[in-house]
Amino acid sequence: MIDVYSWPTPNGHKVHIMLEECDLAYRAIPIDIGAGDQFTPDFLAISPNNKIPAIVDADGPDGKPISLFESGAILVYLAGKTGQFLGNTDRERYQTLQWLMFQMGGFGPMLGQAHHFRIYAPEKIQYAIDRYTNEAQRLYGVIDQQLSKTEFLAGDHYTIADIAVFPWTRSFANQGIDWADFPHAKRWFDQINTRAAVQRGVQVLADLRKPLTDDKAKDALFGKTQYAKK
Ligand SMILES: N[C@@H](CCC(=O)N[C@@H](CS)C(=O)NCC(=O)O)C(=O)O
Repeated sequence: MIDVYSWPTPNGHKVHIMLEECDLAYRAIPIDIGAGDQFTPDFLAISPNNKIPAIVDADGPDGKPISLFESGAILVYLAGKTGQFLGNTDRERYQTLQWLMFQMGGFGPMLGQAHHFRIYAPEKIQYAIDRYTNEAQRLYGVIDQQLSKTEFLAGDHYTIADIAVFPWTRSFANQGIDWADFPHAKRWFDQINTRAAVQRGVQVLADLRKPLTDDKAKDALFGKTQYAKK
C-alpha cells in the first residue's frame, strides 16, 4: 500500500494520475494546505519543504518502507517500480526525463507565478502580470512546437512527462492562455484528458478543495504562516 499525502492541486494530481495509470493500491491522505497542515511535524518529517505531494511506500526498495517528496522524484520512482511510462528505450527514457525536468524547473513554477499574480495577488502589479503571462505564453509555445512533431512530449509514447505537464494546463485560462494560439498542445490536451485514469486521478480529493478566499488560507500559502521564523 502506498500512502499519498496530497491535495487536489496540479502537483498533487500528477501523482494521483500516475497511481491510477499504474493501477497501484494507494490511500490518499489529505494535507489541507490552506489550513496549514503542511507545517505539522509529522508531515515535515516526510516532506521537509512543507509542500505536497509526498508518498510513503511500505513496500519500497529491498522491501523496506521509503518516503519521498517532490512530485518529479515520485513519478520517476513509481515509473521505476512498475516499469511503466518512462519510455521503452534509453533514448526515450532520457527524453522523458528532459521534459520532466522542463516541467519541474520551468513550466510548473512559472505557470504558478502567472496564476498567482493574475488571480491571487492582493494588488494587481502590471509588471508581474505581464512578466509571467508572457513567460506562460512562451512555455506553451515550447510544448506546442514539440507536439507539432511528436504525439506525446517525449516522442511516440505517453510518459511521466505528459503526466507532469498535463495537470498544469488544466488552469490555462487563469494563466492567460488561449488554446487557439496553441493548436498542437490543445490536440494533446484533449487526448490526455480523455484517458480514464486521468479522469479518475483529477477527482482524487477534489471534493475537499475550496476557493482560496479566506485570510487564514492566504497566510498559510503566501503570508505570515508560510514565512514564520522557526
Ligand atoms: N516542486 C514541488 C512543488 C510542490 C508544491 O508547490 N506544492 C504546493 C501545492 S501545488 C504546496 O504544497 N504548497 C503549500 C505551501 O507552499 O505551503 C513538487 O513538484 O512536488
